Amino acid sequence: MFEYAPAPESRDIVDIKPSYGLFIDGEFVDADTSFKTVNPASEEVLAEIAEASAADVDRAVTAARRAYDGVWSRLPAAERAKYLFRIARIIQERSRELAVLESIDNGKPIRESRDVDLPLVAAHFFYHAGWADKLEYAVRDPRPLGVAGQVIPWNFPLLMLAWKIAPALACGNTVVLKPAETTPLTALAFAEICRQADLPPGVVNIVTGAGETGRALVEHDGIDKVAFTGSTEVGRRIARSVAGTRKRLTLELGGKAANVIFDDAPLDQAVEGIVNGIFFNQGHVCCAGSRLLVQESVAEELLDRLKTRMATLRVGDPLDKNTDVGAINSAAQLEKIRMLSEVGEKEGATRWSPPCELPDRGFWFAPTVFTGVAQSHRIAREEIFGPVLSVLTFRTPQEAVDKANNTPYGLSAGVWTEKGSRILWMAERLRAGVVWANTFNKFDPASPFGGYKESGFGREGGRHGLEAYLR
Ligand code: TXE
Repeated sequence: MFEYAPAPESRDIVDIKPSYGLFIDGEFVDADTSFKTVNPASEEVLAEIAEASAADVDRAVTAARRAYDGVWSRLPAAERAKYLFRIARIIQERSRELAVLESIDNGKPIRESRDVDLPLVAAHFFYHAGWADKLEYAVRDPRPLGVAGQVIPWNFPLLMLAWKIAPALACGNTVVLKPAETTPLTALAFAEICRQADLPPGVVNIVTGAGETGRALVEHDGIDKVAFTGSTEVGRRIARSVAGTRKRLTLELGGKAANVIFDDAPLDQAVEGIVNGIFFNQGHVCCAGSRLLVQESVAEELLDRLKTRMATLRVGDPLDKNTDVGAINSAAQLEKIRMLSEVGEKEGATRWSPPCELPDRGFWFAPTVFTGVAQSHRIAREEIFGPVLSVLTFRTPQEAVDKANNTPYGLSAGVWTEKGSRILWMAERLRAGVVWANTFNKFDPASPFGGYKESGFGREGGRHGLEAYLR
């Protein structure tokens, strides 16, 4: 039989420098201290990264303000659009290299970075480039806010950057962005792309560093808008620090999404949706379908099929095109996943993983499913942010709604059924920013994304996402 076994994507196509500076005012500049970024699949140190101090952040904010007042806010909107189109095209041209870099620094499978992340990154810039000179069709008298301070996480490093930077620039703002400390490389590659696109200096500034750098940025007086994606805990802290200032704020925080399977759902399709919902990107997804709610009458059948499918998942080298589940992003995240999984067992749920050999080095966790989960269990309530699925059952649609909504979060949900009327009935009642029907984890720059309750507020994407960057 023909076996499809393409070679691993070559890491030779990326040029990782031994060290990187901060990107301020169009130049890479040194900082007094630095930290290391590692490849989570091998624990190999990839590069030494400058750590921005409060003084460095101040320099970046000053540069962004100068660029805002001097150039960017005065440019005709059609000119802003040209820069964004140019950036989008360069991303497309360099997408193979960027996908490899993302997989090396983050641990995600190359199939995902190449086929999902990068196309969406480019699409985001194209979409917002299109808006730049048409804003008056969406908003009356559209005016930018000024300088945006943006802090992003490590699960979709370049995509989260695109979600933040593209609308901000399209609306005429300038930005200072801080990538996550474990995944700075694609943001720094993006800084090079800004230079390649001849973007005026100071319009985009990238300050690398950990939480302290982020705090200096969001607390800086010169910032007009704060946009944050990350943990609910840090989001709360940021909301407190921004309260009482003139800054505008959007927060995109955690989730504990229910993926609801009714007995009339096409089960094989639903299994694919469940797998995509929780094992895509190792489950490092804020809208991951981490709680499976399955109607009792099909629970056994569905779980059998799910386990059979999980046994085919290949865990391993992120650069291998056959890999389905890559490396966990960091030792700290792996520890959190292990800890919560142990709690799940102690609280009485049944744990199952397919047999799979994990590499000796690096951070790995086998795809895992918990059955016999009660709503009170921590694995049913807390965001694990890993390849771990908690299964609960229900009898009636109302019970499905009650269980799905029984969470402090409200970012996304999925519904699987043949009945269109039931989809609408569920969508009206699910307290989630996004409800997918007979699919999961589908994104489009034209659809607004964001949460209810402790999943945050504000929307990113679509016309609604623009409003966050306009006065
Ligand atoms: O998040 P943090 P962590 C959840 C997920 C994960 C948990 C912890 O459950 O297990 O959070 O992840 C910056 N002021 N999500 O510790 O700390 C930080 O440097 C300003 C869900 O990585 O919130 C990074 O750039 N910034 C989430 C970013 O915040 C601060 C994605 C996120 O890191 C800061 C990530 C401070 N005081 C984690 N402290 C999602 N919604 O997708 C840290 N940062």
